[in-house]
Order: sequence, then C-alpha cells, then structure tokens
Amino acid sequence: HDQSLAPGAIILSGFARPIDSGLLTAVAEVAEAAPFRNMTTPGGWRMSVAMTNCGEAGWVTDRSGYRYDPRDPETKTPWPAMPAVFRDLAARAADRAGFPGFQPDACLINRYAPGAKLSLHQDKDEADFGQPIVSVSLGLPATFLWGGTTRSERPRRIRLTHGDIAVWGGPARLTFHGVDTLRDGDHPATGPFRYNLTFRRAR
Ligand code: MD5
Ligand code: FE
Repeated sequence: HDQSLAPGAIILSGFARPIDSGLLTAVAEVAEAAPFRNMTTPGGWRMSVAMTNCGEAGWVTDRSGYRYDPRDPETKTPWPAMPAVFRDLAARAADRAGFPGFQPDACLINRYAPGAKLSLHQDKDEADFGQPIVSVSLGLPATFLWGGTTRSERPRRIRLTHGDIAVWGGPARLTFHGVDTLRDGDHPATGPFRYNLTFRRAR
C-alpha cells in the first residue's frame, strides 16, 4: 500500500521486493567494476556510508567539493551503465507516485554497515529540482530522518525496510533528510548491510 507523507513525498511499501534478487545481482555487478569506497567530505571527514555509482553521472565528494562526475575518480573510467532493471524500476515507481516520464541519468548506491549513518542534508547538486528522486531500500531496516524545510525542524522518524521505495518530488524535493545510525543485524538477502539505490536526474 502507498503511504503519503506530505505533498510530493510517498512511500511505496515493498514495491521492489518482487525483483530484489535481480537488483542485488546488478549491485554486485556494478561494484565489481566500480568498487564501494568511503569518500571524503569537503571538510575532510571520511563518510561512514560506502558508495558507488552507475549511469551517465555519479555523485562524488572529495576535498574540492560535491559534484556529479561522468567518470569514477578511482578508476578514471566512466561509471558502469545503469542496468535496465534499475532504470525500469525507477521509472515505474516514479510513475506510480505521480511523476510520469522519469528518466534517471544517475544512480548512487549507498552501502550502510552497522554504525554507518547519513547526517541531515538537502540534495541540491542536481540541475533541475522539478525532477523527483527515487530511493530504493534493500536489506537491513533503517530509520529514515525526515525533516522540514529548515535544518532546525525536528525530523520525523520513518522505518524503511527491504523493498520499500520512497519518491521525493514537487514541494518535498528539498526537504532536509538523513539516516540514523544502522543497527547490527543479519538480513537473509544482504547479510550485514543496508543498500540504498538513489535515482536522480543530475543534468
Ligand atoms: C539513503 N540517501 O537512504 C538516502 C535515500 C543521499 C540520501 O539521502 O543523498 O544519498 S534518498 C532520500 C531523499 C532524497 C531526496 C529528498 C528526500 C529524501 N526528501 O525530500 O526527504 O541512503
Ligand atoms: Fe539525500
């Protein structure tokens, strides 16, 4: 069932579950060509979330800032192509949430091990905030922190579990958000990890 959080923000519970093994196989294939790594923030901190990308552009951070880059800075080669199973799922989820015609050009893959977290932030590195963001949760459950339009608003805590998809668009697109510290666990599909696939139109 679909859960509307606010205008533009919707959770499609279990939407990705029927194809979870195909998605995880594709994650492993991407990671073979572009390994997960812990990037450095502009302020010099090593991120606890390990990341890789596929698609025409990948989100990266280093001492010089955040950006979308057509190449993996580690291998200096283009990111792996976005698997069809990713692209099709993102388009179907966006359509269901009321954003027809979504064609992502970037997929950031976040890998959370127990202890990893993502601090409150806005996604502002994309060219057109009129485009939604589709986020697919796989593996261990996480507490998603859903704030307001300012950093100071106390966030709502939302449980995201294996196969859930969240779509953020329209008036919700620039909401502050984060992920609380991942708890220990052992998931049948992913073992000690949570993966999040974040589909964006970067350019
Ligand atoms: C995650 N990743 O669970 C989340 C899922 C990131 C990130 O936040 O930047 O890699 S995407 C959640 C999201 C994206 C855009 C807008 C909103 C939430 N929102 O309006 O709440 O690893
Ligand atoms: Fe984000």
